Amino acid sequence: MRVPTPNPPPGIIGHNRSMLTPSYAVFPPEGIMDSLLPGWPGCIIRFQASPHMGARFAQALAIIPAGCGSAGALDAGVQHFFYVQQGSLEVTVGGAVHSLPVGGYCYVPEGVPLSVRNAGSDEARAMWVRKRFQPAPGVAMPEPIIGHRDTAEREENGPRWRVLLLGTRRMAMDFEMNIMGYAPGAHFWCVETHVMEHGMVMLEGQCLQRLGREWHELWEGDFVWMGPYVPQQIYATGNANCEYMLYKDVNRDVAL
Ligand code: UGY
Ligand code: MN
Repeated sequence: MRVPTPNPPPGIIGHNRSMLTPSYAVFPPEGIMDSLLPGWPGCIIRFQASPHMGARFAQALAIIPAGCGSAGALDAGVQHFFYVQQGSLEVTVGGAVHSLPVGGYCYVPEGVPLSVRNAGSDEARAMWVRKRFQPAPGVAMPEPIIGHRDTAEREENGPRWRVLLLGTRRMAMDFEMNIMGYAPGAHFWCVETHVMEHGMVMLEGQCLQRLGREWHELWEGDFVWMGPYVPQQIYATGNANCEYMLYKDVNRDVAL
């Protein structure tokens, strides 16, 4: 006998905000499927950006139940960045243990052992970014960074602000993670076009985001990948502040 199922909400079949193009992607969180990985027993990894789509980095949401974490040290051949969005995480970076609450983060350079564990009693959720390091001649290797968004350097610019989690213009680093903030009605001053890529996670609020020649409405939890050169501009809508986390590869010449 056929079991009756409720009708899906109107619009869910024919209309969906998910979008993948060669130069950008818009992924609402509800459509991203789970990956289960041997290196993360009991955890769910939801990949948002990866080289499969043309990105030169990988980004995922890691869902880590209480008592779970990485099976051992994560791949030390790449750089890692974790930012805790829910619950708390214990990270061991080069032998030193750090407890990261919501808003806490760690950057771990290539070659430094890193393991992650949820020592709390609630589920933890964290952004996980990985990038292969691009050395620059004469520039020293970066050091690990442990921090919290509330104590990170902050720039105010009228109705806009920026929290520099890994600093900016630090030539040792080949990527930045910044929280970008806009008051309702504020917008970036131009349509930008740059060689750098972005991984963008909406933390709160609403906006219209220009990608190429289209405008996309975004809200909390949405992920956007912007490939090199994609024309982009943000315009904060809604009644509350709009904030998003932004990955950006920086400080390196193009490879010829
Ligand atoms: O710094 C940036 O590239 C930034 N303004 N881009 C963005 O928010 N999409
Ligand atoms: Mn940009």
